[in-house]
Amino acid sequence: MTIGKSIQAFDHITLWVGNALQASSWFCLRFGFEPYAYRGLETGSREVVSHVVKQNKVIFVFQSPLLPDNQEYGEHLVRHGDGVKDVAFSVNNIEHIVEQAKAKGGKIVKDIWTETDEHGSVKMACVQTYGDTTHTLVERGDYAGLFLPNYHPHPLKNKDALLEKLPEVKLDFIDHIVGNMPDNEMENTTKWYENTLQFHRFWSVDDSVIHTQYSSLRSIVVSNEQETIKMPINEPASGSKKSQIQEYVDYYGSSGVQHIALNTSDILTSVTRLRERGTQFLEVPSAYYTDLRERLKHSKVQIVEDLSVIEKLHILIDYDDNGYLLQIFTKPVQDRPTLFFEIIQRRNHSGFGIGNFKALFEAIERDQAARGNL
Ligand code: TYF
Ligand code: FE
Repeated sequence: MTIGKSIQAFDHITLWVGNALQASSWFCLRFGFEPYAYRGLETGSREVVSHVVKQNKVIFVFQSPLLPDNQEYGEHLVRHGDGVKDVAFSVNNIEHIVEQAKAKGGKIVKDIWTETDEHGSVKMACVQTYGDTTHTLVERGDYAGLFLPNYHPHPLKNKDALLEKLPEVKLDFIDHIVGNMPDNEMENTTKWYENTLQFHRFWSVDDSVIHTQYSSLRSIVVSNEQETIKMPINEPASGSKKSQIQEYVDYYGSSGVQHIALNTSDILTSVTRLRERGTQFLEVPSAYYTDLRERLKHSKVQIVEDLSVIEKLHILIDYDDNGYLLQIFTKPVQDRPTLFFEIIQRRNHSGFGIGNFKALFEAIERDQAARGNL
């Protein structure tokens, strides 16, 4: 079996943050996650606390150091602020993947190890990707526990007094995860995924296509064999002002995860509920919708959603004759202009919203200008 096939899906995402208790609670309140699993002082984890939250298939692990002078977490927090440390993949045949990664010169952060508790065993390994970001490989076999061995049910699981009053947000699974690189690193990162993990190029776009009056970027999307994992890799291209990709790199202090796209099968409900919970989204000028209505007259595609609701919610549409996608972007979810989220619904369309790039980047640039970074 090829490695690209052994790597099955996104498994979970780990964020390193200053205060995992509060960050995980914020994602529950604003984004509709639920407390799920926990490791900390009470469960015998003396150095690092982990709060795991879940929404359908999406699992985020928030980790913070518990003791003073934890250099590894401390340096990461000083450099990057809160952000994504690890994107874990569910795999089978972990031995084969790690062996191939080693043969191709991939940096192994931690060689294969086994975690065990009364519910069974899970094999894991960890490899280095862009910046300080890593990929943990998780071979669950027939492990029957809640999340991973030695995690306990979260103390607030089904017990948070406020969460149970709030309607569901209905986000289903991770659609894609985007990395930002400094200039001239996109091609090498793409080759790393091709060589080390046997991913393939799914799609790409260059700066002649993605540009605004001010700035531009290049992007290559890599994917595993079944195309269940999609990872666009962006780099800035020169423009008259600072690219939003460069702004990210300047504040994150290196390459890193820029956005996580969460897939829903009912974006109108998801975005309505997110807005009711106070989630902040980028704003789209009404001219976008005037133009969209005009363009749609010349296409065979039928949009089933009500365009006036789409406009009211500031959702973007990209389409071809056979299908379309609906997408919307949050503002950054921490004070640094680094990580943000995308909510996406696909109707027979596997693109990334290229028809929206100009409107989207102009919206990002308005916020960039408000931050004094354009
Ligand atoms: O994932 C994508 O490619 C789209 C578009 O800074 C995008 O969501 C690309 C770059 C960017 C923001 C969104
Ligand atoms: Fe995206």
